[in-house]
Amino acid sequence: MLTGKTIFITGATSGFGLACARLFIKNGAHVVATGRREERLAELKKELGENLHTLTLDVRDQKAVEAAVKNLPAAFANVDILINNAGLALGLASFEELPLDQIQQMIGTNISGVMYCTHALLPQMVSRGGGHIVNLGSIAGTYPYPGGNVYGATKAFLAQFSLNLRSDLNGKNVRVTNIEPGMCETEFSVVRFEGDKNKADNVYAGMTPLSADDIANTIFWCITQPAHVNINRVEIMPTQQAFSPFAVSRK
Ligand code: NDP
Ligand code: 8X3
Repeated sequence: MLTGKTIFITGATSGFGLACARLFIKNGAHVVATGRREERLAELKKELGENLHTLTLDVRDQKAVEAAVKNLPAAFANVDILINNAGLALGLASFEELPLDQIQQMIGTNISGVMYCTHALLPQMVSRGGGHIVNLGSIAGTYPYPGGNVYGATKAFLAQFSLNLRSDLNGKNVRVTNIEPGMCETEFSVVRFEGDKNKADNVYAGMTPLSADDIANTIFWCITQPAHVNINRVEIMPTQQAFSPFAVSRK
């Protein structure tokens, strides 16, 4: 179903990006898989073979993103779909206690990285008259929670950026989708808690979270809709996750 499509995925060394790479290759796509962990990319190349091209890339490095896109091998150079997936949350500290370097890393990855990759790949989609940008937002971009301060704000940025891009691209046949998942068990919480696996496991204790495959299947559905259909946003949560009342601070 994806035969003839080339798909560029940021953050394909684990979680959603990895599940997407596997699913898209299985369905006939050419995939460019990127991430910082070179050894994981080498493993993935061994697993997925000739329809996969790997790029060791930190999306915060604008020059490296530009060069990587410019130097894609011919078989992977015409990118039809960009999955802006690389991203992270760091800690759950209240903003006044959140270290500046963590603030910068979240903004650099979740916002600037998306800007750099989109800026590098969108022109070729517009000039070819077709394409699709899929951004990985989050329910944290809509619903606040304590400690979600910067992470949630980066995802709110992506929600609005996605809608605004749709306005810019109207008439240019490039689709834009923002995927907004809730709790999903990947390496996300291990990263958030700086490698503390116990803390990460506790996040999902006693409930069934979403899986990376759930998200890959959702993205697959969005990108395989007929050309005249644009899925603007998809909010998706585990059945066992829902909403709480407003917090009230009492004397
Ligand atoms: P993972 O931690 O499993 O995967 C994150 C991926 O991002 C890794 O492949 C990592 O690769 C890559 N990455 C991180 N920083 C950079 C960077 N600077 N440059 C390039 N790649 C980078 O998490 P998920 O798969 O769960 O998360 C994927 C996206 O989905 C993120 O944007 C996240 O915010 C979002 N999301 C996750 C949810 C969840 O509950 N899991 C829910 C809602 C949204 P490497 O370390 O090799 O660079
Ligand atoms: C990740 C989902 O609820 O942990 O974006 O912020 S949440």
